[in-house]
Amino acid sequence: MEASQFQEEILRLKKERNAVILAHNYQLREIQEIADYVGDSLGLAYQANRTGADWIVFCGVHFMAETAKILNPEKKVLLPDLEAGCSLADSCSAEELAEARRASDRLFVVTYVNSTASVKALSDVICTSSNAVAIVNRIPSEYEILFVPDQNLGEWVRQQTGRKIRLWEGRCYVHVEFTHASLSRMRQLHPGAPIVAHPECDAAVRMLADEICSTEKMVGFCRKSPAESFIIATEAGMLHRLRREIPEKEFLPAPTERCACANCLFMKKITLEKVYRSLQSGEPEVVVPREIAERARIPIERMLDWSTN
Ligand code: CIZ
Ligand code: SF4
Repeated sequence: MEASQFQEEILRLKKERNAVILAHNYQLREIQEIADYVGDSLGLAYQANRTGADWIVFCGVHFMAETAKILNPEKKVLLPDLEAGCSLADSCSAEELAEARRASDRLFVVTYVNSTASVKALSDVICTSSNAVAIVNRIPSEYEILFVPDQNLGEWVRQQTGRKIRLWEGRCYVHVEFTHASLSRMRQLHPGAPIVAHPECDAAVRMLADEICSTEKMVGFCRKSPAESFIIATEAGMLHRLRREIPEKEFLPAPTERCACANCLFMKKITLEKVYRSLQSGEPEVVVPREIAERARIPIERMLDWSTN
């Protein structure tokens, strides 16, 4: 079948199954086109929380589908390819975090949503890059904050909030491919284009950026800015979202140093064919053990509660 036929079939099956398709900003263009909602993990968590659908087909990575399942234990949550993981999430294991918790009883663990359900279950509050600053600002000052697992995001939050924060040593393998040198070359070629970078980028890249924000906030920033073109330093799928929502402006992918691509291999595991097969078969389903889901739900709900989004 061709892409457009898959898309038609997906839309037909989606109605039949009373399914909702949620797609992350880093998904392939053809996936974003058939989604009911395209957004960042915070937006997707809100959508998952309020959907009336029986099935949630999650086009993103495993930890995002887990979050949807934790918020909707009675719904079927499908992830069209269970291999769509996240190396950043895998950089912090529940065992390591449990050990850090045992070492201090004043610890307040802020966990980036890019983490496994068992790590969330050991956390005090979850955050995304959209709300991380607002969340950290709400933590009472007597606590010692540990931010896991993204070191770059944690460091940026530390700068923004002025809070003392201990950082975990995890990084997103895609975002660290942007370098100061690759961005500087791009800036010379397009001197009028603001650099918009994700906080998962290294400090040297963030230093060059005109705006540092989550993917969702990138949409608002580029819409409001008087500039006509922008250099975007995040996963390449975001370019589709920006071009679709703001067609009158130009979006230039920030170059990476080695591979000249910023595609996350985990995000790109989701294809139209796999979405179609999931809707047909009702598989593969994401399951979270009940005891972990119940504990993980508390810091996720605290995030939704504390978030200003
Ligand atoms: O929080 C998300 O969805 C991610 C992974 C990126 C972002 O900043 O939107
Ligand atoms: Fe994980 Fe980075 Fe891929 Fe996002 S872009 S899913 S953080 S590896």
